[in-house]
Amino acid sequence: MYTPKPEDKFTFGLWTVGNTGRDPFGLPTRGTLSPVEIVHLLAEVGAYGVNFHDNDLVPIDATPAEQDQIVRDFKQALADTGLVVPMATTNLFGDPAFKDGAFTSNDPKVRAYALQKTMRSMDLGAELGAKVYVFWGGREGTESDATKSPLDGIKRMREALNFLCNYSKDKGYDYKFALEPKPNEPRSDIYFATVGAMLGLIATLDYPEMVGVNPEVAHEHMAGLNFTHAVAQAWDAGKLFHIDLNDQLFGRYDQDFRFGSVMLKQAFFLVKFLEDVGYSGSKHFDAHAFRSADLQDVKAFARGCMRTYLILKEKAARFNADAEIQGLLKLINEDDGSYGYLAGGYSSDSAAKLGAVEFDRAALNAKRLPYEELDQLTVEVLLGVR
Ligand code: GLT
Ligand code: MN
Ligand code: MN
Repeated sequence: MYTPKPEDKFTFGLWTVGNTGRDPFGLPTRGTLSPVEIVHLLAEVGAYGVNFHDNDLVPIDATPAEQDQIVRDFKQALADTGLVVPMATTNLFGDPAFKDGAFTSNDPKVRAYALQKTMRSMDLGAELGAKVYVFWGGREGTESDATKSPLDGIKRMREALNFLCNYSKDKGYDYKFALEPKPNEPRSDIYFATVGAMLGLIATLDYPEMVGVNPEVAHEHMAGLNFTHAVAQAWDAGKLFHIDLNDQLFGRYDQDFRFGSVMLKQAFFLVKFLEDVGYSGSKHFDAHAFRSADLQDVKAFARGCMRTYLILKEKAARFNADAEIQGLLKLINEDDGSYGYLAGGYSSDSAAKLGAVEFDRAALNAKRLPYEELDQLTVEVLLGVR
């Protein structure tokens, strides 16, 4: 029942299950897996797809001949396992050249290199079938605002995205771009810190229809925000092109925990939202196993991400089918139709009619809102007693 199926579209990045357990204070705790080994691992645990940064697959200093061999081997692994590549992205943060950012670096040479690196990475992604192209600007920010004008940062980001949209069109790649915000880490402050900020940027681009967002649970949680609200706004705008699922406590370092492992109630409402609206894109687990994990535990981690999603999906169906819960929702949302004339939007008549009403504030307050009851029932669904 909780076995992943291809239609669930569960994906992982090469960098997720391939994470070696290194952190800013400690060396790797587990061995490096090759891309081919990772594809086989993901197939073994039941994933549908695998995503990558250019340099997760092809080392930054590989020769063209080495690149050809790596890509051939990777394609063979995909063919052997049936895994697909729905998304690709660029590593614009690992190399020391990007110490002051990539698209927003103060150095025009670095900005040009970042564009060229992304063009090549888009070529690679397209060759492997990717349809979504993610932009996570991990280094696009500052430690001190003495160093860079935020207006320059905004303009440079816009110019880079416009350039790359044109490149995608020119090449006939048919990519959808998905912008992934994060408020901080590895920079002290990263530009376009939230989903809402990215949505604001998109509206100013040359081809807004090509560009959406890739919200990540952990990144909104780092800012102490409600992730499901951010996702709902992206969905409402027709911009939920991709999603990064993981978990993260508020107010901590960048944790990238197994999906649903720490903020279960938030994870429940997220899954319920995605299922209720019928989101049909990739569900990408951008998470890492604990540093203490060995290979067997890494598999348990990957299986756990998918299994928890499917369990929460079942809980969402239970919530939707629960007569008591639905009765409360009906009561909360009851409408006698007396203000139906406002549903059609503004007119001089509706404004005049509304202007003449005498509201009884005490009566408005007298309406019952049994939210405690409803929330407790939700908790009981989650705890498995309903
Ligand atoms: C990096 C980051 C993620 C991004 C990836 C895409 S790389 O691991 O922490 O949130 O999605 O560049
Ligand atoms: Mn993250
Ligand atoms: Mn991510």
